[in-house]
Amino acid sequence: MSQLNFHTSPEVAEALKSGKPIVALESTIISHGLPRPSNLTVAREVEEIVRSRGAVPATIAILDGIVHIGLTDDQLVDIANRDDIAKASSRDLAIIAASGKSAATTVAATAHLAVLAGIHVFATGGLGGVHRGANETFDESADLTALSQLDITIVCAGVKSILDVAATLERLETLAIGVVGFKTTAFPGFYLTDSGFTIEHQVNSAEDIAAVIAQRVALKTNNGLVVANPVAKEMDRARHDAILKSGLEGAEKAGIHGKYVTPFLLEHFHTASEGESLKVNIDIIKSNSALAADIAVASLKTAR
Ligand code: PSU
Ligand code: MN
Repeated sequence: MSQLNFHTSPEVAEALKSGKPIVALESTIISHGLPRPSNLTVAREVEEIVRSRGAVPATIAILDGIVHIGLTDDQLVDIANRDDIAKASSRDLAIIAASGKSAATTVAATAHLAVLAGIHVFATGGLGGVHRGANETFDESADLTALSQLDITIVCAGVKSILDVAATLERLETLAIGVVGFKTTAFPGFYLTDSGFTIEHQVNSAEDIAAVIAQRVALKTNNGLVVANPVAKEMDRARHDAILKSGLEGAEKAGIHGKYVTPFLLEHFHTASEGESLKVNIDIIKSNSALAADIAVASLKTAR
């Protein structure tokens, strides 16, 4: 990219040039999804997991007005620890860039920038979706509309249980976003391995997913593909349900709306579960990053 405000790290630029497998990683998880100091540890570990499986990590963020595809360790530290990091969805990117500010990118914004850079595999924790009560608030994550327009495969642990899962699955269908379950047809609910909703298609290996990606490209149905990868060990269900209830009530009481809802509820979970949800959240991100790396590697072997 020649624009002054778009910077690709040397590692990612080299990988793009020589056709190596690359995995995009979002930064909102680091700045707004995980508490300090584990956010920085996880951001570093996730990059190492991707490298250890033969792919190149590209963590994406905007720092001081510059879009970065791939961060240095100092920049990871900034994203994890600076207090002036906003949460940017796709619509915010140009505004943040023009004003010289800094922001972590959500799934929607990260996916947009990844595709712009030429990266088509992405790992996150949980996808945004339709919030409970959306029939009145209209609160539906821009993650969904972004994925309906972008050629990207995203590995996630389903959608957060804080959302309306049934409505989210309906919207995924309407928006023609593909959904496959990794070794399951039970749609995962982020902290829980099974949200209670069944999906139609199961895949059992990274090679299976690479084959689906190749067909999507051939058939020109290659907008977003969601790979739903359940966490190995879920949260205690009774505890999960109780914390979810108190979190939703707390958000209502505190008048939390819009983009602040997700960070508020995640923080509530981590505090109220005394770290249990944090541990599960970290497991989710690590396992999704490993699978995304395997998909990126397998995809290179399958003609696109
Ligand atoms: N998954 C996580 N932690 C997070 C998020 C997802 O494990 O913090 C973030 C992602 O960046 C996602 C965003 O895009 O939450 C959704 O926010 P909203 O509901 O405001 O669209
Ligand atoms: Mn929202």
